[in-house]
Amino acid sequence: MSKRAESFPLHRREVAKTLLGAREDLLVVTGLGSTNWDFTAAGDCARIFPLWGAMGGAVPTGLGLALAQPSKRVLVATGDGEMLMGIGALATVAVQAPKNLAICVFDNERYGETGMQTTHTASVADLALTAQGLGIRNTGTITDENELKAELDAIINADGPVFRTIKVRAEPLEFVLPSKDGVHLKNRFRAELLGPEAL
Ligand SMILES: Cc1ncc(C[n+]2csc(CCOP(=O)(O)OP(=O)(O)O)c2C)c(N)n1
Ligand SMILES: [Mg+2]
Repeated sequence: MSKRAESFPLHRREVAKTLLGAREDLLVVTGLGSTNWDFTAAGDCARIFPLWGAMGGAVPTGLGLALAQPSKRVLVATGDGEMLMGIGALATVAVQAPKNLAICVFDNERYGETGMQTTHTASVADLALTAQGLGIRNTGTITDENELKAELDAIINADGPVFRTIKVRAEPLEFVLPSKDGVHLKNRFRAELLGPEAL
């Protein structure tokens, strides 16, 4: 098993805090697994929509949101395993080309939630190159704090679609779970976005 991800310098919880704090009107869709826990730990709030399942569904959900709400900035933050499962959605993102959408893959080269089995990014698969090949022009890979600082503005402000792989340390962390009540999560997100009269 490739061990290099165990010494990647970026800690995912810190990255989530940086992204969530970078723009107070940012809408965030998080993929099942660790990105849910990371953003909940960074600040459980109504502008985060955590997916509890639907592996492969984070990008399609974020794409729909971005297309429906073109004046809002949308960030999809998901895992490498989740992204690999729904990889074809990136071609649809490229075709639809919403200017307000950014996708960050927290790539720990592991299926973290299910026991840290290595994903294909631990060997040969490169998600940023794949996104580029599927037609997303603004792509790249972030591996340390300086690169994250340099790329932050692109992630939260640049014309999208923007895609970044963020190499994060493969580390076991305590679970910080969002509510498991899907109706509550949907309603709080809708109320935040559309006002209480939308419920
Ligand atoms: C269709 C489907 N297959 C498998 C699973 C089990 N599963 C849940 S989370 C997960 C791993 C997610 O890995 P990744 O997206 O890389 O997240 P992280 O490493 O950040 O936890 C898997 C395999 C599932 N929920 N749905
Ligand atoms: Mg992973």
